[in-house]
Amino acid sequence: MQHPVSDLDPFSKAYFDDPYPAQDRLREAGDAVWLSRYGVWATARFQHVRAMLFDWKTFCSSRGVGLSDFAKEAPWRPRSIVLEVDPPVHGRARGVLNRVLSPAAMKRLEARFAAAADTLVDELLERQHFDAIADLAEAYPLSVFPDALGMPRENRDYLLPYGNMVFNAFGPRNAFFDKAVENAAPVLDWLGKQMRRDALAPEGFGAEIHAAVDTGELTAEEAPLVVRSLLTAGVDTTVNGLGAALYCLARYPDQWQALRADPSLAKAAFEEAVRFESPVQTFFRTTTRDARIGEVEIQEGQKVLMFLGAANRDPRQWENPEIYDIRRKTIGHVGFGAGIHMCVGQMLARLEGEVVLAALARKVASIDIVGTPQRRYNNTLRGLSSLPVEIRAA
Ligand code: OVV
Repeated sequence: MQHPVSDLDPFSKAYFDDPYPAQDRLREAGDAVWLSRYGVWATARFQHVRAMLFDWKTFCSSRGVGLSDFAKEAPWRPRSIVLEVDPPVHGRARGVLNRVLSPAAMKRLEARFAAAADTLVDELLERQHFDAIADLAEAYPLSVFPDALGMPRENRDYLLPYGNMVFNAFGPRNAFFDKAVENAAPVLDWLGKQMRRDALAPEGFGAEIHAAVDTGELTAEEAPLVVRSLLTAGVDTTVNGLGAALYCLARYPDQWQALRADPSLAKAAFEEAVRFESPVQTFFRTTTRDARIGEVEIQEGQKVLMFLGAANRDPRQWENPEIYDIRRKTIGHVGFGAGIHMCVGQMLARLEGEVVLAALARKVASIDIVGTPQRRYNNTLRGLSSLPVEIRAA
């Protein structure tokens, strides 16, 4: 059987610096493409990425959602009992997280999260010049998420390095991974302690997860791992989502003006940034049986890379996908995944995004980029490490 082959390295600096031409080539090469460097399949088309996300029986998560196949290699850390499992195991931890992060739970956080966004934007207006990544995209989630979780004050600085490690580890053992795990020992030691019931405040997501032990939903061994999932997936993702939105609004002044004119578009502006930049760029699945992606036949036991970011810019699905348009209908984008593993924290991410963008829309007249944006290189996450800006009060 003939099938498309590519020697693209989608985990390289050159690719991260400008992924779009390569994504276009992959999409046009065929339904699925063999990535010869890694010996894996990949698809960059929306239709196929979406179908894979829904077909967990054929494209499983229990062999890992990174390059490493857990059937052949031991996971580098104890596996996540929500991300790296299939039904029926998946449903237990997922059910608990669904409740902890439910719309009702988000409603209870809303006023506090909005007030924190207002305060931070007021402080930044005093400064005028600041780094939109460190001082806003990172500072905001770090000011609200650990409190909502019930984490103690000390060592919150390890949250970002730990996330950076895990998201790099879904890719190959390249220089980005090596750098991220260089100083892993103290971070992993800290992590082990943060997951425990006695380390967490009596109220918050952490305590609510541990309370699921009392109801018999989770075992005492499982609860800390579910807390670990929030510690891992709850910060870097929202940081890069917020960073994406700020970078878009700073680059596209017409969209910024549209948001200012109608701050109720804040939620849509955030969502469109998630589609446009796709902070989580890729995840793998592994075939449990012989499968097809469009015309391409794939054997059992193969890794398949889903290009979520490329799917979110597939011209078969999106009109002018390369345009950031806050009035676009973004419904159906796969920036939060889809199907049974679809981001369980998506409503928390949206809440954070919405309140920050709404505060900016109400208080700020202009956002100007005043220095060279710096990219942060990560095998899974797309975003910047620095975005120097100047803002003026409305
Ligand atoms: C979605 C996601 C990313 C990274 C880690 C996890 C989940 C986890 O469950 O540990």
